[in-house]
Amino acid sequence: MSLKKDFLWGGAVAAHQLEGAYNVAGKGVSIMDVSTGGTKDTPRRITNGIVEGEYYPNHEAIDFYHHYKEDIAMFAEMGFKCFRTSIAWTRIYPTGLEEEPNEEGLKFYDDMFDECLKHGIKPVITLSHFEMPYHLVEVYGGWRDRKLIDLFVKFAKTCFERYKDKVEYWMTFNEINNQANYNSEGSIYGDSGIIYTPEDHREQVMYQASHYELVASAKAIEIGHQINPNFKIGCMIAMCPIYPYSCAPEDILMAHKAMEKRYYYTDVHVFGKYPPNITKLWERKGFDMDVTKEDLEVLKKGCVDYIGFSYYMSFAIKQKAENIYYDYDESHDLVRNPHVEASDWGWQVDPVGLRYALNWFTDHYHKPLFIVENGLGAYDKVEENGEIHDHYRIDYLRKHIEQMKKAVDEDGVDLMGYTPWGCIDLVAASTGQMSKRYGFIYVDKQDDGTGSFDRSRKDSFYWYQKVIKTNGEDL
Ligand code: P53
Repeated sequence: MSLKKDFLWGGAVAAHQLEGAYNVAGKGVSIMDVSTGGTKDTPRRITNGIVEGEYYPNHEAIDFYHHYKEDIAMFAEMGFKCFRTSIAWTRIYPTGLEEEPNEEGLKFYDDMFDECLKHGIKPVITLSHFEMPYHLVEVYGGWRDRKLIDLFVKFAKTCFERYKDKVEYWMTFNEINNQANYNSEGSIYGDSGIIYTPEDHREQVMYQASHYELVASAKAIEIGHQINPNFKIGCMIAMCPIYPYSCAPEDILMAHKAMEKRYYYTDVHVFGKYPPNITKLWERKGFDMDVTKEDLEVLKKGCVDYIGFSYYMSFAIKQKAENIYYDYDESHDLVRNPHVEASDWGWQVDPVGLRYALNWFTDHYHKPLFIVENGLGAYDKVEENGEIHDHYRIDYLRKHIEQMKKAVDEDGVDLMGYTPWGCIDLVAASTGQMSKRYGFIYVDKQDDGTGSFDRSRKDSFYWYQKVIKTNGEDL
């Protein structure tokens, strides 16, 4: 038996990708409520407020808001020990600026968490998962503004106080390091609610917003630990290990420097301070950063209890001769890895990379780890009799769980749990599609918004049930 007896098997989702009910019970407009549908090749667009005639897939999503009892019962049937979701900031503070929280919003999560607990499922909660009040984008430009720190901390405190007896496991910002890809408009919008202007120096804007978020995270963690010393509060990092394309020393160093820039967030979360490679980079580039002495004190006091991370794919990189400082620009520098295959969306499938990631985090940080997302987005086919034979998904998950077990068994990694992404089909974050499916549970909802919302069990549902039952022994 390699995994702990109380290993947290479960599944993961995020509020905006499944709840729907976007304007129900006092909820405000969130940044994802103004994001249109896209495809693999056509990016989602951010509209100026909600525009009539546009299609916004998150408005209804899979209507978990009205189906959660049925859905949680199915999670329980699979044997989930935990369920990772997020709290929509806009249900609690519709514009972000209210002094008092919206009671109806708080009540929804009370009821939903009670439903989980009734089935012996522990909620694992992300406070900010690609979501914030759209109003804060309009008035402050999102996390460009230091004011966001206090607004977020107010929201976090409200949640910690209200759910202190129902939720033990928390995370502050989902995939806070996605925006390390500072040239991607989608990444900074999801992480920070920032819409770039032509005048922006994108890299500097990104480091500044990230700094405010890291300070907000640390403040929230300090307050959370005061509210309930038993809370386990983690960070959430999108882990795509960056491999050197070859054993040329320049490629090795390039991969190393790229890893520093993509993962310095973890250093700040775990050690409470910036690594010198980042402060040197700011200096060299002449970034005039708003980082105060008080901020640096705050960072020290709000370190994480564990590292939550997502793992879908690995990257590979080559050094280019003209890049003399080994600066990392994710939008230009990555190359295809010939040793691994890719999903229909071009995500490189690499199970061994998960073991590498677990080892990398352990060697750097010596903290408990929690795999809070992993999975394969794929097209599913519903057979005439209604069955869905998703052997490709089972194959992906099985290979990743095998590597995860080796990391525990052979490498001694301290692993808390595993929550595959999109345990029930939901709206894809990058493309807004329903057809990029991750679930064990199929939802009859299509890219054009049609569908009955009926739920059904895929083959992977029964397979995962067996995996949990045997604590990962029978794969
Ligand atoms: P979708 C990029 C790279 C790795 C993970 O993604 C990412 C992203 C941004 O899309 O996001 C996480 O739905 C994220 C989830 C998201 C999931 O991966 O684009 O935390 O919200 O749904 C899968 O296929």
